[in-house]
Amino acid sequence: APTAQNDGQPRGDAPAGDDRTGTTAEEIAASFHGHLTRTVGRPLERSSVIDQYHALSFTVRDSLMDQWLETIETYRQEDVRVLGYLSAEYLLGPHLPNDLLNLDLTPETEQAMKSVGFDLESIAAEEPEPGLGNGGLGRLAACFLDSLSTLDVPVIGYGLRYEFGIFRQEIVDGWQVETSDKWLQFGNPWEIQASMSLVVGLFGHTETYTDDQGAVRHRWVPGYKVKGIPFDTPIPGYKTRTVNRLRLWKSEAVDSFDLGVFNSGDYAGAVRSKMESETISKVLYPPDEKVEGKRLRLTQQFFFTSCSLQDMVRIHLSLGKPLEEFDRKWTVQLNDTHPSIGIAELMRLLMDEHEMGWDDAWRVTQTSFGYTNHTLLPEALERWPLDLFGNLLPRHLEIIFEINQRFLDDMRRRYPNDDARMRRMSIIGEDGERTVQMAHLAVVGSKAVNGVAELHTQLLEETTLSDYYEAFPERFSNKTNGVTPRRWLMLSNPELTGLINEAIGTDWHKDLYGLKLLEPYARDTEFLNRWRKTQEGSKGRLAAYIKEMMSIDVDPTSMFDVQVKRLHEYKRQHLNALHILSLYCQIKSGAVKDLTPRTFLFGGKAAPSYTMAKLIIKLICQIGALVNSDPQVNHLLKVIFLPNYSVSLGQRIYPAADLSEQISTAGFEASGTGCMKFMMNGAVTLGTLDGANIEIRKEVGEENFFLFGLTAPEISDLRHAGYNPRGYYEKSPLLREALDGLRDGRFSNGDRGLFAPLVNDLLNSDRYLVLADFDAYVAAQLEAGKAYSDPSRWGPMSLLNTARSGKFSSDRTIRQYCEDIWELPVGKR
Ligand code: B1N
Repeated sequence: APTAQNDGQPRGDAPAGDDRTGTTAEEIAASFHGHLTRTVGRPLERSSVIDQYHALSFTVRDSLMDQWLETIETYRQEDVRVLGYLSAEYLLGPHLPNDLLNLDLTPETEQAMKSVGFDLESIAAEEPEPGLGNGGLGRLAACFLDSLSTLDVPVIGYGLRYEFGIFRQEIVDGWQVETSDKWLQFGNPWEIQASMSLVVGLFGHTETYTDDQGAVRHRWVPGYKVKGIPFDTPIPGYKTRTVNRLRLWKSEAVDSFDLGVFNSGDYAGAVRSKMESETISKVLYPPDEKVEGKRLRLTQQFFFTSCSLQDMVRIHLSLGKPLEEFDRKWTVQLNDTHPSIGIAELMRLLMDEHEMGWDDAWRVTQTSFGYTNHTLLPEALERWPLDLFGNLLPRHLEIIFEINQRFLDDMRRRYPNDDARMRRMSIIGEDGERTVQMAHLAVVGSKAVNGVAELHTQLLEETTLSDYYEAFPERFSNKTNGVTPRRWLMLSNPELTGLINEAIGTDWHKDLYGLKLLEPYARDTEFLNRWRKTQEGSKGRLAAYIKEMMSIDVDPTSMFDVQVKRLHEYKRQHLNALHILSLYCQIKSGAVKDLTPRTFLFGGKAAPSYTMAKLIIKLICQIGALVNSDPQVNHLLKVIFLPNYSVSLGQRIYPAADLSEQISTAGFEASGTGCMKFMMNGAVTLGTLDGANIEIRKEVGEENFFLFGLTAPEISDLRHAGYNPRGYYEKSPLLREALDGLRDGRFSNGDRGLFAPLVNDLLNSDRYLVLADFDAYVAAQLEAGKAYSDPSRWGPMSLLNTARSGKFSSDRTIRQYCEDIWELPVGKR
């Protein structure tokens, strides 16, 4: 039960005060000055840039607060239906420039900072990025919040307030080295701690008892309790008064200090419980699309999910509503299976804590949840060993057993004498070690299940979840991902945005299909020249950044060929690397003389335990060292691995890209969202028929997309027929030259051991069919290089990519979720 209720009342470290931020530069300057002296406590003349960043953030936050309170009040009075979005990750990126854009206060703020002698851009550069996510899944949650607020949809985003977000990546001698991300060390002006807390149980045992009415009931007697403390961050929409909230939970000890133990002289023992409790929200798990059955991870998932559901129940009851109507007030979306324990937790809350019977509780639960699947990779599907699960959450395991039993009884009636099917569909996995299969729980306990791109949803229905699709086809639908054009076009590419506005006005800001109006300009040479000049400007700025950070010169007129994303073998950064090696060999041997000059840019983090991914980073850096210093080659090729890829670095990179590398093995990338950011910014895709690439190609037209590689059915056929990578090695001279060179130490100063694990894997197993696609990839690259060298061909291609990117706004995605799954009205305020 909550210890206090003070919902939405600010109790941050800044006084609400009487600094009222207005809309004029003068008012902003005054508020800034007030915060600098009274909140931060520094005189203007002796303030550091960090001080200024804090003062300006408080200034901007002030102007969000009125709208925030107003939004909450409207929701309460109109008794609106609310989305509870549950996600273990939110990869938000810096708030300050984004919130200024959404509040439409950027020019005034620039002017205000100038008037006190400061520069907005340098101040904004001080913001540590809240990196509370690994990659696409966490960034999708952040884009969704922006679109939800922009479309005036009531939502509370729920998650974990990790003290340490995704690790910082440094490159030392070509290898990834991880350091911790201390994003909270100087305080976080964007969050407000709500003055309440909730209690979450762990471990212990269950009991059966008879209540006053003589009914047999169950209860959980936890062996251990922790406190959840909510921290709220305001999420403004673009040019709307809606400000929604992101509520992240921090874990603390129920009693921070065991005085009894302390008085007995055991200081360490007294703080141990505090430390163990705080460990839960300490650090984000960095493996992306690979799960390890670690108890702390399940504890994190249960902790934030339980806090969030208790919070929804609490709000519901405070409105005087019966819990039988929970599913009318709330719709709860599971961002992958990470919060899917919520299905058992809501059942427990309704039955054990609020005396509801099984059937009512199940109806409410099952109609409240929706589940989004984000991957088909078997190693990423969460399965918890039964003993670990039952030890941590004994009552939840009982509930899951009963859900499973009732579900299988149902299925046995529909599919009599089909034991194989029952075994496949069971929530409890019986192959080898017994496990709780969270994807099965999520499908059984939800009203709606969706994939994140057309191909992905089709594969879910035909393979991973086919039995469930057969049983409940009406539950399944596709919701192709999207990205917010506010951060990924307007904020990151103001120059291109200005050019587009000049041509077609600004209606596209809230309806990205409006970019269609650009299409006629694909025949306007003068406009295309300006388009190209604008892109060269972005490339020049990225080149300057590279020079400053890495002391390497890159030519802004060369073709910028970019692959930025998490390192994973299925994403095939090593296919890209092998192609560069092949070009290098061909230039060295004189086989190739004239080549469109290219700058190959890479960025992305490898999971710290993923040895092969780290070796691929080393390979890329090694090729960079080789190529960039060779005068015979470096006027044609440059290879750059940009360290510490992040949201802010992405904002520099997408506007500067000519070619977008989307080269995953067909059938493996669920959707991809980076591909959409490239497209919006006018980069042309070179890609396989995988994930959202298929839909990008359909929108932009096949003549404006460089396609290569095997299709998903071809890949699956080849694998089933028995794939032999060596056959491809023997057939392709280019591939042989690159792989032989790698094996013989030609690119590693004679060190034959360095890349041996990679070469051996490719020749002997090559799970992701790199060798099978190599020749086709080389051919597509040649084609792309030729096209780039002809501006009259490339210009229209680039412009049409932007013009036809309307579908990939997360506004479109959110509208579809609202209409088909959430039953929420859009844009009603
Ligand atoms: O989710 C993105 C998709 O665009 C990508 O294609 C997909 O790879 C990504 C376990 C994941 N799938 N699964 C994860 C992340 C963290 C973790 O601990 C799995 N991420 C994706 C958005 O739909």
